[in-house]
Amino acid sequence: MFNKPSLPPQPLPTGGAPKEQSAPAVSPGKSSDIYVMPEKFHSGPARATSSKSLIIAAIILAAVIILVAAYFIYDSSARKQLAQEQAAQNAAWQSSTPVVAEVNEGVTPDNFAPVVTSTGSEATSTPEQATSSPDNTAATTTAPVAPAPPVISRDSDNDGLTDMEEDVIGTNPSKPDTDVDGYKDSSEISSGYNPLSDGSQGKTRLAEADFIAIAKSDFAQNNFSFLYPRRWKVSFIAENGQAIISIDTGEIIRISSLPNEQRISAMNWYLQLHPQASVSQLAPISAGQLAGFFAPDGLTAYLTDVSKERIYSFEYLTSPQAEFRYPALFAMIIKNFQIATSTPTSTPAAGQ
Ligand SMILES: [Ca+2]
Ligand SMILES: [Ca+2]
Repeated sequence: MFNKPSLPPQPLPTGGAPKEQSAPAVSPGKSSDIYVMPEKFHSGPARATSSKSLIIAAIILAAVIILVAAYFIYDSSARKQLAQEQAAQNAAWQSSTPVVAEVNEGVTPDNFAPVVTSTGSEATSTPEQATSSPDNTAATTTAPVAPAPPVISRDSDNDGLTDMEEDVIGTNPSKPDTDVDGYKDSSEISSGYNPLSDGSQGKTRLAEADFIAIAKSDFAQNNFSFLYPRRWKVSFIAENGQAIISIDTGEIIRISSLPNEQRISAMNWYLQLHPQASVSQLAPISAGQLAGFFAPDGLTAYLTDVSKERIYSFEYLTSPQAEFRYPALFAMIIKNFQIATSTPTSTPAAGQ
C-alpha cells in the first residue's frame, strides 16, 4: 500500500502492451469523465429526453400522414369535378355540333374553323385557348365576346360620313348637307337616297346615283344582289357562294351565303356559336324583308330571310390597328342587300 506510489514507473514496452495498459488507465476514470459534461445536459434524465423526441417525431409523422391524405382526397375530388365539367362541355358541344358543321360547309376555313377547333378539342373552349391557336388568325374574331369596336376615322363635318367615305361618294367633307336639300349626307345614304341630288335633276334614289353600282351573283342557286360604291371592285366565288368587295385602301368586305337548316333567326344562330354573347350587345339591322344584327365588334353583321333558309354574313376585314374608314358604306351595302328569286322579273328593286 505504501509502496504503490513509490513504485518506479515501468519502462514502456514497445509491443502491443501499451494499448492494454492505457485502456485500464481510462476505465477507472470513466465514471468521473461523464460528469465533466455541462450541467444543462444533466438537468433531466436521459429517458425523458428520448421520450420527448419520440413524441415530436410521432407528431411530425402524423402531420405528414394527414397532409398526404388530405392531398389525395383533394386531388381525387378535383379530378372528379374536372371530369364532370368536361362531360358537361362535351354534351353541350355535341348538341351544337350540327349547326357548326353546317356553317363550315359554306364558309371559308379561315373564318369559322376556330369555332370547331376550340370546342372540338377535349380542352375547354376558353377565349385564351381559342385566341392562342397559332395557325388561325381569325380565331381572335370569334373568341372574344365583346371586343372593343375599332376607332372610326375622322368625320370633319360631323355628318355621319367619314372624310374617306365622302371622298368615295363625292360629297363635301366639310358640308353636312352637300346637296342642300335639308337632309344630312349620311341620312340620305342610310334611307336610300342620293346625297348628291336635291331632286331637281332626277337621280334621287341611291341606286340611281352616279357613284353607285349594282352587283348580282350568278351562282347555280342562292343568288343575291347589293349596291356598292362604283370605285370599289367586286368578285364572286361560286363554290363558296361568296362576294368579295375589294376597297382600294386595302379593306375587304366579304359576303357569304350559309345554310340555315335549323331555320332559326340570325340572332339565335349566332348565339349558338357564341354562347357568351348577350343579346344587348347585338345591334339590329334590316334589309327589306331580311332581318339581322351587327355583332359586338361592329365589323360583322348577319341577316336571314323570311323563310330562314339561309344566313348571310357580312364581314369587314381590315387590320386590327386600322381605323374603321367606311362604317356607313358597310352599313349601306348590308341595308341594300337583296335575295334574287328564281324568276328574275320578280326582283324589280335589284335592277332599278
Ligand atoms: Ca362627314
Ligand atoms: Ca342632303
